[in-house]
Amino acid sequence: MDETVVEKKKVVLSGIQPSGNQFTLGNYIGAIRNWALMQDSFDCIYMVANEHSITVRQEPAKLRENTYRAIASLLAAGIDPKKSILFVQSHVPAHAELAWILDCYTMFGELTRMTQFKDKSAKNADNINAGLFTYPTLMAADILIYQSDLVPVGADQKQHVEIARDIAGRFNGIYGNTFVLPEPYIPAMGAKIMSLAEPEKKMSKSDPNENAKILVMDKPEDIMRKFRRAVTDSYGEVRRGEDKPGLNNLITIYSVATGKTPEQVEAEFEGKGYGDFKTACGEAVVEMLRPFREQVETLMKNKDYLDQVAKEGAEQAERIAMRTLRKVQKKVGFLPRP
Ligand code: AQP
Repeated sequence: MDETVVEKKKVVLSGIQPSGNQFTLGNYIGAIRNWALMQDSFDCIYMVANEHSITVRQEPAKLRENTYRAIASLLAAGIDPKKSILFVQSHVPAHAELAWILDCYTMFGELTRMTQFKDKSAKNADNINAGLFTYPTLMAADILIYQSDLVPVGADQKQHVEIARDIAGRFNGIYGNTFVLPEPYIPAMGAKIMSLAEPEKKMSKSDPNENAKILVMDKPEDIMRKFRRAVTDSYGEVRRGEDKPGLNNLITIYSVATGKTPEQVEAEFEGKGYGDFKTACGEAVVEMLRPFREQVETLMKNKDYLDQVAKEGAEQAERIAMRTLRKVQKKVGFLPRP
């Protein structure tokens, strides 16, 4: 008898919102670039989180276009639909159905503690809707419905993975083992890329200040200009420091773009000024993004292909999602559909 034990790969789930017409360098470094690197070691499921996007008002035509761009960006970042499941969240209605059930197992007090809710309510004071508040239960459904082990996210999303784990634990405690307890999977470097204009804040798609963020489709000259203008400090030495958030951020970006360690970067710029360093950062990012940008442009001309990828992805995702949803519905006492 063959005693070889085939170890089951861990399940990885992550998502990105198609809000804003393109991703930032933060989304690229902190999220999608790593997603592609995980495909051979894990069973990966990646989604374009369009349901999460409407917690902030979106223009319908733009949201449609941005959803295509998000699919194209994930493909261009190296996600291979033959290796991973790639789909659009609203194409798998089971997420929203599970989210409703999980809402009933999530405490009001837990949701009020979410930093993103506090931040986004402050930014959208005229539209503090219930979806913004219950965003974490939909995200918990996204994660738990695939029995995900790991959720690769930037540092800003760690709290949401933790609440998903708490909700899963509570549900399992009442009904017996139902959900795998997920863990956040945060990259060692680049988990929080900061704004170039206000380096105490994270780089965000929705930041109205264009100079604060590098967008993945920015033209090379715009990338160079934004790096030249990046806020640093008056020390003038390319060396990390606790009170140097702007420079620390540039060192992280340059390290990721070139594959060098921060120590190697400091050695490379020993005796050189910030001007030289900012130019080098700009050039490294332009080169890192060049093939990605060209690939997105090509893919955006072929929406039929993007539709096909989304269709096949949704079919595969739905098969897994429905298994969990049926199990949960049964456990809470819903009658099976006659
Ligand atoms: N600045 C960042 N550095 C590292 N990782 C980041 N992520 C976001 N910003 C940074 C990670 O990108 C993934 C997808 O993010 P999202 O689409 O869920 O949106 P978000 O976190 O709300 O990102 P934005 O850019 O700030 O969007 P808006 O402005 O629309 O709110 C996540 O894994 C996130 O951690």
